[in-house]
Amino acid sequence: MDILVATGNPGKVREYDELLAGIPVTCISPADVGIDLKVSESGATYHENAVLKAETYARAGRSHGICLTLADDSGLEVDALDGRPGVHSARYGGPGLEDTDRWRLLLQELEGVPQEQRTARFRCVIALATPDGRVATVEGVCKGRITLHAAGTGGFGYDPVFYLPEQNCTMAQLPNGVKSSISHRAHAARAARPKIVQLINEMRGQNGRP
Ligand code: ITT
Repeated sequence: MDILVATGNPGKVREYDELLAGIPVTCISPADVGIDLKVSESGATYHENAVLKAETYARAGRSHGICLTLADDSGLEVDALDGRPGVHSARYGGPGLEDTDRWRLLLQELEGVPQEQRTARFRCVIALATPDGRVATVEGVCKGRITLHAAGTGGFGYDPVFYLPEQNCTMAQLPNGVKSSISHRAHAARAARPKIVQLINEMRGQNGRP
């Protein structure tokens, strides 16, 4: 069964391809089926925004035969900034910025903050939605620290400035395949897997298939 990964971020689509391996779904992106949507993230929480994205794309996917849609809303919470940029991570610094501009701005804002006070976490909420209105959500967190300088070229977003003490490198320096076992999205996807299987089974049951 196809699962629509409802995002405009190609980095997320790549990650879900790996994260959902082994369950009977094929990840497709909105572009793969010709859906071109921009969902305004008007919610106050990751949960609200993830559900908003999943439900909007699930409705749009109905005419394309999509039975299951997954969206995530994620962000970076920096303790020295009282949890900012948090749910506003994608819009940190204002419109028109690239990922690089955003993490540069973050390093600037944290100038003078000593290492032990640069603790942070990535948080990811996944929402699953079906065209008939069923919704399920799960959450994952990954703890780390904001570096003094960027390092690494893997991943996307704030990965080059997110240091993982247990790995002794940034998220962008992890060897291939490691991010998909330890990241906030990996933890959320692990919790989402049984729910995806359950939704598939329910839909098969409704269609009279074993
Ligand atoms: P969609 O809403 O279309 O899915 P987006 O990139 O705008 O794409 P979010 O609204 O969830 O996604 O915003 C997440 C922000 O947090 C965005 O700036 C990302 O770069 C950053 N972020 C999320 N997950 C990340 C990860 O695994 N590594 C680095 N940065 C991440």
